[in-house]
Amino acid sequence: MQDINVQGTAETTTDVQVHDAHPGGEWWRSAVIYQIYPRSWADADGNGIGDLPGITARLPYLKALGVDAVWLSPFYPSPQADAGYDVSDYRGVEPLFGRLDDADTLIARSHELGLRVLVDLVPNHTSDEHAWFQAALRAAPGSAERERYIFRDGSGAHGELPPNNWESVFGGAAWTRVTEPDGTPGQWYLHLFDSKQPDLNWQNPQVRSEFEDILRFWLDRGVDGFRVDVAHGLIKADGLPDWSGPLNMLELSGDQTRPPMWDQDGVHEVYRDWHRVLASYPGERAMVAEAWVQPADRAALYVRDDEFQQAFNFEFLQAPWRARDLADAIDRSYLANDAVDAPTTWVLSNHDVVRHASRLGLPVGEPRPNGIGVDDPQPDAALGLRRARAATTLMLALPGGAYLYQGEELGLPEATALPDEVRQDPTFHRTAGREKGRDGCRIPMPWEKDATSYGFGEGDQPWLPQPEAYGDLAVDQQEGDPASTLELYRRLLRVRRDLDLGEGALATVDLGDDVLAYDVTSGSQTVRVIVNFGAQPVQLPADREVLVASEPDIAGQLPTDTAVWLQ
Ligand code: TEU
Repeated sequence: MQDINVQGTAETTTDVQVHDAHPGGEWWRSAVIYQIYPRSWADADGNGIGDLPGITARLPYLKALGVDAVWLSPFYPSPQADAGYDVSDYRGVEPLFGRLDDADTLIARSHELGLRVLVDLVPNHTSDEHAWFQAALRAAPGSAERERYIFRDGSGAHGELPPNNWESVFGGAAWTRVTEPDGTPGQWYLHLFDSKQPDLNWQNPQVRSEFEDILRFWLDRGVDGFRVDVAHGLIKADGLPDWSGPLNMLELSGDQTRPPMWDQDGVHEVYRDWHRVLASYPGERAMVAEAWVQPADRAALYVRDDEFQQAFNFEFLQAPWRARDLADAIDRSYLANDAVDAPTTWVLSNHDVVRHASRLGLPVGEPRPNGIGVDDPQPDAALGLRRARAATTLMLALPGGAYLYQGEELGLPEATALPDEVRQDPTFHRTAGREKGRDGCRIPMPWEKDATSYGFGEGDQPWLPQPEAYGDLAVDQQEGDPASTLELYRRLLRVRRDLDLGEGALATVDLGDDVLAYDVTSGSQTVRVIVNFGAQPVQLPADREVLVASEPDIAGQLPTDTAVWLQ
């Protein structure tokens, strides 16, 4: 086949099949799921913090966007030490966000609109204000109450040192010493995250039965499934051996052993139990694993047919903006997931990482910062947005499921000028500001340029200040403008749905080193997606229709950092 030229040179294209079509599968094999961060989406009561009634009121926007489902980050009762990932009661709604019947209304209204609902489950740790942890503090060392968490005596002559050298993902030690009920310095408890997030002991049968019950509680209320927080962390290696390697498994080099706190084989037994719980309900209920695990075949173990339905593809999210790196991440994940008959699940942004419109505007191939501050090297905003639009155009062509993070459809950049006083991410405080943390990707949504807090809510003090640049990016500024990022997302989602690309087969097309090209075939239709990473434009064939392009006015040539779908 010889139909496309890379500037000047005629390339012979060779298709290599990477992934076979999977027509008519369960919804989660090809769904596009929109992540709502409840604090920051829509604030109905005007207290500056988003809430469930706010979400319900804005659901038609998601219907019009063209997604299949929503995932809600935690909205349960919580002291909010980690923005709700510190749960003090798994069966309720945090008053800041509404009441339990608001959750019921949200679920019912979503279903009326044809949107499925996933809720977040946080099983690795509870809040320290959870009744179980409070009981553990009142109880004696060795008691049944303490056995639900990971309490240990300290090391050193008087137990004054932590039991091992583990560090918290958020910085500082992963252990905190308690004061015993009699007032003496006592045992230590493990917290892989903040000290207000004590890790549960998943070897304890009570912990297991409690969480199965929590699953049932939400399944009975009609949720379609769960996003499972820190799914790779529940089981720790026996004896809790010291560890001095990286805490993010994706930073491990190939020959390093697995860290003793992540991806232990025992986690899979938990998920097989949960799979059975979900399978006992009608409908296709699903769980997605937040598992920062590599290599891809280790990550694929989580999506074997009796465990999770999906697992986020973080290797893709972290891949540098280079054709080779993205191609490798894509190839590896299809290979690993196809081997267990599971879909791949693409994602570019979430509430934990620098938004991809900014991340892709940072120097290529350098380590990914955890947040950006005003004194840090700033992303190139125009370049970042251009690459982000191309990256999404690539992602939404790929067969499998995909997740979008609220605001990425507006091309929102990371907020990089937040003053230190307003930062709330425990990472910022636990690293004494060395890491800026994740607040910059959690800014309240801009809906209307000229309204109070850009239409986020009636209150004029949203919980994090919105950058001025968000005004021009508000939904009402982009709607109807064919050049806008919002209309690009709508078009991508519409064509993806019309042509069932999510169920398609994928074949690589060789157009040279700096170009990524695939044929996605679904039924009788083939769409070619091309992304140009090189400095030279790519010549497009005259006889193919441009279905969608990541930049307006693509004709004849595909410029640098641009992607296109051709029919
Ligand atoms: O995150 C787990 C996690 O380890 C990373 O996402 C980490 O927060 C990030 O790499 C820091 O750079 C989950 C939630 O998504 C996150 O919001 C919570 O803070 C965390 O668990 C604890 O519940």
